[in-house]
Amino acid sequence: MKKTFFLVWGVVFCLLFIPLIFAGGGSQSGSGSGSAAPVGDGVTPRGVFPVVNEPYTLSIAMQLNPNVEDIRTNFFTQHLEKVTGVTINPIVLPNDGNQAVTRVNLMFASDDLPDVVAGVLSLSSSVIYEFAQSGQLVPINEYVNKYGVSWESNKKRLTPADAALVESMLTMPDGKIYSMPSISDLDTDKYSMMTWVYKPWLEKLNINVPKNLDEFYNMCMAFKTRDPNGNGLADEIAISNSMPQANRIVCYIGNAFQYQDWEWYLKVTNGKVEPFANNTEYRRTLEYVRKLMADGLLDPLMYTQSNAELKATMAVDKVIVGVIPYASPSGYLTSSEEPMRSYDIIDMLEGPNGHKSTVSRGIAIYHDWLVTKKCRLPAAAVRVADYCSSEDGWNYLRYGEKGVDWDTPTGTDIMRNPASVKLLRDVYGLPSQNKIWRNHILYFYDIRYLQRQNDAMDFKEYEAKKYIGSQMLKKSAPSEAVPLVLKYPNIDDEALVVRLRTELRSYIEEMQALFIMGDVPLNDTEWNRYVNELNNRGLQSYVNAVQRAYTNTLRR
Ligand SMILES: [Ca+2]
Repeated sequence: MKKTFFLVWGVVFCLLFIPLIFAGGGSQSGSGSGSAAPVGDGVTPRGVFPVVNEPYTLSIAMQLNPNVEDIRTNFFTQHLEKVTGVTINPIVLPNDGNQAVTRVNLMFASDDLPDVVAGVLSLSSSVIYEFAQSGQLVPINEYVNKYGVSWESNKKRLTPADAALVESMLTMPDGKIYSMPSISDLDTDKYSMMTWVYKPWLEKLNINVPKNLDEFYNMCMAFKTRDPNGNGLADEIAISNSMPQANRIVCYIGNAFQYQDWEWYLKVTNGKVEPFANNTEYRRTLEYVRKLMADGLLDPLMYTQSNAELKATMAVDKVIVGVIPYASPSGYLTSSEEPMRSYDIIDMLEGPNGHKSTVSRGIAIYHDWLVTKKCRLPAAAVRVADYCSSEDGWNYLRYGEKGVDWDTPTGTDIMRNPASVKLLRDVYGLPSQNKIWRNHILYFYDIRYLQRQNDAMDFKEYEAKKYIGSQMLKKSAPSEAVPLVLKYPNIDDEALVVRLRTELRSYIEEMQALFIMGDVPLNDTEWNRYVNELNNRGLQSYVNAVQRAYTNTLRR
């Protein structure tokens, strides 16, 4: 679910970019509400808390996970008020993404605005720019430059190229910034072609972790035929998955032939963007996966079952699934319990020509914190946000109460690096909690999030395994790949890419399923028909437009 979210919104968020033409002294500015203007910005000096000296209330429209008991009495709400001196008036948006966007659009249309709209990451940059151009958003460049302490330090944690990309993505065609970002610079998100295998079966059957396509096939066959769960029944499913991430097995196998992703269906060679879902290596990938299916090693239900259905299938006494080619199996199994604790991430496989790569998605950047014209003290709004994305603020926002839910680390993480936090009680996944907001507000996910203190050196802990797995996969990342977030040279290109990518991916994955299930024979006639259809549907226009955006993004 989470991956879909990033997958879909990754496209939508890709900012529009029109070459910066500064219309010297343009009069664009979100004016104040007309009430008595404060002297200066109305906030205390940079870095000084509280951020206001006078009582001030900030209304924030935001989505909220249903596990939050009461946002007004919530620990983080109170903590934020105490630290910043600003009273928080939360306006809770519908939890459903589409409904939240509708509600936000209505707020703007009816001029019934909060001071801040936050965490609605699906608002596209073109929509945000429209709000800005009609004067409903306040440009915040001045305030982030003047007061953005963590804004500055967070950018320093990124590579210079990524920091430049963040700046450039946030900058609208008029040269101004109207949003503060949420960013994921996590290796677990960047290298998320993770495949999990149930380790006790390998041990019981005395099989090594597979290193190549043949060994992978043999392992799956052993899982299916040698009764590794020991119940005397042939009930094992070698590989399973569910919608919408059924495409991952093709990607996992495909990277033994060439670079293959599931976001773009494009690879890059010496700066040149190329399609791969029409080439020989891709056809060989389909042949391999089709054989897995024909030999009963791949769950035929994976193209139809939901996460909940697979979860129900797996909720039996005996383990029945051996391989899950998907980064987040915690959707099927409770992450802190067996059998999830005994699934391990395996490395990418080597193909017949010695190729081995993994998907590399790059940094994810989203528009997050929008300050509206109703906000009397935009500088205060920026400073509240800046605190949330500070190192300390982030710990309170993500983990809860210091000394109770988390504490200053004293040891190392699972990789024996100095830890960045010591978790005492992880409230995030609790069915009900009132410690944190649990939404998508102002996160700055980087390696710190993975560097949790692990005194027990518990190598079966879920996040620890993903952390270790990402460091292993990272070694197979190609030197070039189309990243999740692109900076488009113009509005038309963005629209074209968003449309063609959706259409082409849908056709590619529809045919993927038909070829693999054996519903369409993988012969020359059907293959050529498929390739021609890709061309008819605009494959070349798509590749050309992504090429322009890719080149433009690298130029930042
Ligand atoms: Ca069995």
